[in-house]
Amino acid sequence: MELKGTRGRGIVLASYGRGVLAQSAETAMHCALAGRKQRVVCGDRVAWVYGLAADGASVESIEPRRNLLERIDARGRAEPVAANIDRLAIVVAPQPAPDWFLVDRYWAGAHLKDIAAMLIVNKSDLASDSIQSELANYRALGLECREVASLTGAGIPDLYNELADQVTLLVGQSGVGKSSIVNALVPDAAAQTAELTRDAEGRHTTTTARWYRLRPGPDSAIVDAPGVRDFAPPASIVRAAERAFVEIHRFGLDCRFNDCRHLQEPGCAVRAAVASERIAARRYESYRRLYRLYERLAP
Ligand SMILES: Nc1nc2c(ncn2[C@@H]2O[C@H](COP(=O)(O)OP(=O)(O)OP(=O)(O)O)[C@@H](O)[C@H]2O)c(=O)[nH]1
Ligand SMILES: [Mg+2]
Ligand SMILES: [Zn+2]
Repeated sequence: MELKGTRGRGIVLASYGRGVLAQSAETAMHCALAGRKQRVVCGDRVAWVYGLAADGASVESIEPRRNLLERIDARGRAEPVAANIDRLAIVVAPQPAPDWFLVDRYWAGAHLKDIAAMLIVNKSDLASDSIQSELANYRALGLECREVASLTGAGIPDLYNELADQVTLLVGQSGVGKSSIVNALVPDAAAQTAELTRDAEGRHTTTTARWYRLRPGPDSAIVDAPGVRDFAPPASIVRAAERAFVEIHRFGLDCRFNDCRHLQEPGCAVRAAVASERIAARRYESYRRLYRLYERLAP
């Protein structure tokens, strides 16, 4: 078959090392990256050409991104997570015990990129008393929380209806059930999960972000991301506090000093609100931890 010079377009389902798997209307195609500088992520729309730069297909260009969710690595450098995302769904479960600081940071990452966010509480078949007070606080702050069980299917049809017209990125700790939710939402996902690998203990884990179509068309998808221990968005603490810690920003308007960091300053309305429990102490602690992280990374 003579394919040399054939061109096409596709959505990047997954990226790995020096190549990507791109889905066009007809087929999924492995494409090499054209140059060292080309950084293609899951969710990118690319144009590929066959047989010019490489033996098979290679990525010729990347369409301008609607948005790009990024995280900072241990040295503070931005690295991409996924592109062209409408909504970030942060997944937690009664087991493993939730890391709420991680939830706050993902929520901050979504806020900073104007990406909608929601919290999915999976494994609703397990007792969840210990997490209800946090959920109540998030709901009061305006974060939508949905309880589902991918194991039993509880809440899954409603979740499908809510997500079907958008591209949603699932993020969270390892083991909360992100891939299980994808499998519950996307009936043929199992057929597409060849990339799943087993870790040393024989568990299935997700190693790269992976894009799955929900309904036909490019605008209905769910993206399964690998579990993480930590996440922080590239930003300054000021921007993060303004955008993402809504209650700290709100009370901070009444601090004595305009540039109050809400740490030790006299006349700090934020610390007063923490003392009177109008701001949850845990959220304030989350702000302080993020503050210290950005302080450490600042040049
Ligand atoms: N009880 C219960 N267990 C569940 C449910 N959903 C998933 N699990 C279990 O949780 C474990 C982890 O599920 P995964 O879907 O692999 O979790 P993940 O978030 O994709 O994990 P990583 O890929 O490592 O990030 C598996 O043993 C699932 O069977 C649920 O609704 N209820
Ligand atoms: Mg997974
Ligand atoms: Zn203050």
